[in-house]
Amino acid sequence: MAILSVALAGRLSVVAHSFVSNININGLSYDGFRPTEPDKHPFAIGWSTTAFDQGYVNQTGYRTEEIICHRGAKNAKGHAPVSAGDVVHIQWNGWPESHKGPVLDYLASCGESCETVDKDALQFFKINQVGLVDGSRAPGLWGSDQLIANNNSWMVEIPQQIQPGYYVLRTEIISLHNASNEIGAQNYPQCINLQVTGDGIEAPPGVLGKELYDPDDPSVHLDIYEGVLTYNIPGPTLISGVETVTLSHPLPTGSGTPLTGFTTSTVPTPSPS
Ligand SMILES: *[C@@H]1O[C@H](CO)[C@@H](O)[C@H](O)[C@H]1NC(C)=O
Ligand SMILES: *[C@@H]1O[C@H](CO)[C@@H](O)[C@H](O)[C@H]1NC(C)=O
Ligand SMILES: *[C@@H]1O[C@H](CO)[C@@H](O)[C@H](O)[C@H]1NC(C)=O
Ligand SMILES: [Cu+2]
Repeated sequence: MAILSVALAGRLSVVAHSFVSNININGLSYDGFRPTEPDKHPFAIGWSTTAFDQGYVNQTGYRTEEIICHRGAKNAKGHAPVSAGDVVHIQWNGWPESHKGPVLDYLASCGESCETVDKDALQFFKINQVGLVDGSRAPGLWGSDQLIANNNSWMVEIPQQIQPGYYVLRTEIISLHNASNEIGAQNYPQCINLQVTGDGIEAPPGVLGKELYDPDDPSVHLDIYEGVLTYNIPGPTLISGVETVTLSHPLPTGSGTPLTGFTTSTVPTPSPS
């Protein structure tokens, strides 16, 4: 009975959803795009969206622009510097406990500039993913639960081996609380502009945003309240040589000022694919 009411609460709750409010890198906090105050942070490093409801992309959006960087996304006007091997700390503006599912991170090279790149051309490679952590008790313990326990924040390491250059970091939570319904899974993607420095040489091949997910993937059609023992995280395979960071949430010590413009010397050569 208790389990049933939890399940119903999960299915029916109309809690506020969320967005990435801040991105903390090496102690500096950069603004994300905030749909609650869209004009207040013009130099955010987070791409703007038209998701003013703080909502999601459903499976109907998997083959449309919506899935790339959320609905109506436009390039952020600046970027933050980060060294390959550093950890990016991504602060969400809360997350509902009922919205359980995997957390995923991707990078896509922007070529000359993430401020002007056409999002349709971005090719994403997966650098991090946490899905079902423990399925022993339905609806299970998921990446989203670890995010909540980490003060609604997430961490991802920028792989040491990638070429320096401009990259979009695409971070995403997929909520499965309603995934037993026909188009019930909910993707919450957020895009962030980075300039990666370092001496890596790899340019992993990626996948266009509109090809990241299959609307018919069984991993977005399941009933987590019935209990899930194994779960295949949606999307392309993780690139090799990456490690999942142990989550923590260090407080930033200052505000970062986004950079604009570009340096040709850091433009990576296009990856063969
Ligand atoms: C799915 O997303 C599309 C595009 O945003 C929207 O028009 C439609 O109402 C959504 N459907 C459901 C069932 O959420
Ligand atoms: C938790 O996150 C909030 C922002 O949502 C932040 O203001 C607060 O300082 C964080 N607390 C800790 C202990 O990290
Ligand atoms: C669940 O998905 C259906 C579409 O299949 C939609 O009509 C309904 O509003 C969704 N419910 C919740 C709680 O998200
Ligand atoms: Cu919801």
